[in-house]
Amino acid sequence: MAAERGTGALLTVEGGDGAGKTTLARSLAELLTAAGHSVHLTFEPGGTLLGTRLRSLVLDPELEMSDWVETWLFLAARASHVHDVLLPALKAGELVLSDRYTDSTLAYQGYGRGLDLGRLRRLNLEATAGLSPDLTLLLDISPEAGLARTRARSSEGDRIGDADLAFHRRVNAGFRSLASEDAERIRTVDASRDAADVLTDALQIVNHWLDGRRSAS
Ligand code: T5A
Repeated sequence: MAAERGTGALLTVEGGDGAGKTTLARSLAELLTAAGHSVHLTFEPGGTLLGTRLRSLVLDPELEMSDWVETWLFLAARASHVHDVLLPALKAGELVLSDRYTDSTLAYQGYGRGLDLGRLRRLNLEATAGLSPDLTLLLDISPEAGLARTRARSSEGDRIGDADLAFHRRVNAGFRSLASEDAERIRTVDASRDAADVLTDALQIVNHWLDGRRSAS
């Protein structure tokens, strides 16, 4: 069921709440663009009008929903993102940088909520038409430090960020477990450091990966 992905590449940035994904993805996109790459920066849940609407529903602290309904909302946003944004950009040969993607569902809904990982993997495959990331940067930070950053930025909560610390610890352990299972694709970066140091490491990983891709083609 592999999607027709064209000549582009899909890079994803993952990690717990407040790990610094958005900060890193923006800086990386700027530097890679300056280096001559055609970069498409996007995010989940969101990236399309439908995705943005679904995002506000799934994160709304006033709404109650089951863990599977939460999952279906993330998957619906992903399916729209893949079809309307990721595949067209990849077919156009762009370097697509997505702030969150399939690993977030495994970490949050699988490890965090306790839903069946096998089923989540199958649903991810369906929602993405088999489009998997070429490279993933996992920003690793303790949940306490990540949540302190998001709470310092804003007192407004959301359904998932407001979950208890035990949930965020399971998510963090889940991301680490995914990285150890797929060390070739998922590269871990210590995100507890200054944003500049995180960027330096991430850029080195991406450049090394791009060099390998060029020499293989
Ligand atoms: N979710 C998502 C699921 O449960 N399942 C899914 O399938 C998907 C796709 C998304 C929520 O949905 C969940 C995960 C999330 O809980 P969101 O608003 O996108 O909601 O949440 P986050 O992705 O966690 O976004 P945040 O903005 O909260 O965190 P980021 O992007 O990791 O962090 P960032 O860059 O915005 O930085 C946060 C703060 O820290 C500072 C920044 O300036 C900012 O103030 N900062 C640093 N400070 C010190 N040192 C650094 N290195 C720093 N980097 C950033």
